[in-house]
Amino acid sequence: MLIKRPADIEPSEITSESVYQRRRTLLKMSGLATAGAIAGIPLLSLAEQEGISGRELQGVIESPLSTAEPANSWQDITTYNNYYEFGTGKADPARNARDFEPRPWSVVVKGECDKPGRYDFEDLVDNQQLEERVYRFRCVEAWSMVIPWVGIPLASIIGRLQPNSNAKFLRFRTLHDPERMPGQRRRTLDWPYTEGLTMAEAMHPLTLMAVGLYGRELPNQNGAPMRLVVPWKYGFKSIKAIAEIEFTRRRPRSSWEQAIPSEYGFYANVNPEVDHPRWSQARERPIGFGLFARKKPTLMFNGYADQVASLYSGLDLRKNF
Ligand SMILES: Nc1nc2c(c(=O)[nH]1)N[C@H]1C(S)=C(S)[C@@H](COP(=O)(O)O)O[C@H]1N2
Ligand SMILES: [Mo]
Repeated sequence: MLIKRPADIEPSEITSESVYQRRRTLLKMSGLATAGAIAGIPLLSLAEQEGISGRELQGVIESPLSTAEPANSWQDITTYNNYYEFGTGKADPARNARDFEPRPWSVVVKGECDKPGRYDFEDLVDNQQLEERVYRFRCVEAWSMVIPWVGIPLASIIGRLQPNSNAKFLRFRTLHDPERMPGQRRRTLDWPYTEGLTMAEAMHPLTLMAVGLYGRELPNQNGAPMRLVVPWKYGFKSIKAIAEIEFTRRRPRSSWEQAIPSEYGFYANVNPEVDHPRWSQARERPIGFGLFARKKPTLMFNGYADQVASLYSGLDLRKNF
């Protein structure tokens, strides 16, 4: 338990809804709401948005680690997705994951730790610690969004699993079940989808195990019931529907690295100075502003350089991309 709920806040006092209302009021006061409305930024409370689904999560506290930028709409975040288990098109996951049943769910924990085993989702994720974190999200395909995730710091899960001194990396695997994940019936990737982090990256306070969105349970297309969010890295690091966590001595190989090592490195840090071999990473297209919206400059580490650059001191970021 690395992050505690402030003692003076009753969980029942704070609903996700009021969080949005409050942020909206703040933005209005600063004059941003008007500007946002003109630019098409959906500065809407949940009640004013369409298509919202999922059970509301209780006792979610607002994290000071959130960006102040206005969030994309529920619609943007749940209809423009990458999730190859449910198809390769951006609109496929919303359609094809509709009937996926993410509960009950369990996660196998193995490798270099003192508490291996199979954990029920509810035992692994401590609902008393749920935080809302509004993070910038940058896909390697040069588009971006701002997303109000709900989750718990990955560090607090790791703390309970008690990694030993051999544990230098973590490997995450998505559920492998072609019956329930139709995309796995085709060899678009080497299933199950696999990702990895260094122990330092995994323990960083910005690294979130997300279980919700906009104060609600995570929609299937966004990785229900639990997915990683590593905001300074390209989106593909943020593995969905995690069914296995393994502590390893050696650096794991991710599915994308395995598929195309020249294009998708292990680190996958957002870096405007290191282009993808087939396109520039200098700029990005914010989703939600229309197809022809002006691109904006991409920031080093997706804007989180102050918090994470020190993790990579001494590393050649061109070689270790
Ligand atoms: N299991 C799994 N996780 C995944 C992917 C995937 O295809 N399968 N796609 C990744 C990529 S490339 C991106 S950009 C993000 C997209 O997350 P979102 O759809 O919630 O925005 O999920 C990542 N996690
Ligand atoms: Mo991505």
